[in-house]
Amino acid sequence: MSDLPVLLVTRRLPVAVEARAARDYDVRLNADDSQYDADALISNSRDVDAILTCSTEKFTADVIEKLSPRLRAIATFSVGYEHIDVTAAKARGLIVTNTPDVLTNATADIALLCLLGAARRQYESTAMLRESRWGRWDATSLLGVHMTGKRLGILGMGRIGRAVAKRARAFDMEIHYSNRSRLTPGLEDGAIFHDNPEDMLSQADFLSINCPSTPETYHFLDARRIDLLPDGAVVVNTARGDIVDDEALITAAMSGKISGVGMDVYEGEPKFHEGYLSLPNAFLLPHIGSATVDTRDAMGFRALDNLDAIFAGKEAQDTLT
Ligand code: 8YV
Repeated sequence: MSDLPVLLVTRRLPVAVEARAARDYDVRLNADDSQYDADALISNSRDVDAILTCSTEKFTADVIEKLSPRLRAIATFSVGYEHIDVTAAKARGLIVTNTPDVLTNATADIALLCLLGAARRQYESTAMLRESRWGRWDATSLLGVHMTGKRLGILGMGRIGRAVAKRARAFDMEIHYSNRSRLTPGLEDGAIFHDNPEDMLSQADFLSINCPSTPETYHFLDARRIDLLPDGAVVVNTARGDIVDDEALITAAMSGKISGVGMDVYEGEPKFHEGYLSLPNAFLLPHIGSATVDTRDAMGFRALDNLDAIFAGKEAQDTLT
């Protein structure tokens, strides 16, 4: 019998990550990548010392209470951790870790892709080609919204928000942001702080949502706040779907109040509001913010680094408090 810690990995992960996990742990992999509901999480976690999970598994207080008494840690393969009741986990003495930093650039790249894709009418343009509807070039079709020199509002100026700002500066955009607290001048780098996020909205020709999902940010972008945006604004969400009231955003995109939406995340995903599909001015992606080979390997290694530290009796660098 192995004396390595027993590790449950709830989803199939990149080959290099699973190989390292199998080398260093008595590992239980999910070879067919089946979806673990609450019961499966509880039964598969029997006699495990640690769990490496993704944001697709929900660790509610009820689930946490029923997990193996041996369990010491839950490491999530994500920066977001709204799927884990960290308070309940801590009350049970569990250590919970996430994977910040390593997906910042990949996610910020996708935010820029969404901004440009929505502003420059990628969906309609590509559909015209793919459906052989391109008659000839003309000067008045498929005119989008110019991004260079415009004002970008960033909701949530953490690592990813700042990486979006850095990229947007290359487009000579004027950066506005709203955050729980004001950044130092060095981190702000000329961005204009709005203590009240609603004050920022009226300045945001483009809005990029980059804050975490919390009870406070739930449906932040509702009909009333959409009204505060300039007419023809572009809205992009690469954070979490539940920060947006889908019905309100779809209505605004249909009316022209919002000229384009770029979405990588959806409330209730993989299900999502079907209204998005009928919007010609929507640039839609299936939550691929961190989906590069390098990034997904780095996320897995970061999660394993955290677990290695815990089982070596040290403090994991990404311990959630
Ligand atoms: C993850 C993400 O890959 O890290 C996050 O918070 O949204 C994604 O990039 C996904 O959630 C899987 O855990």
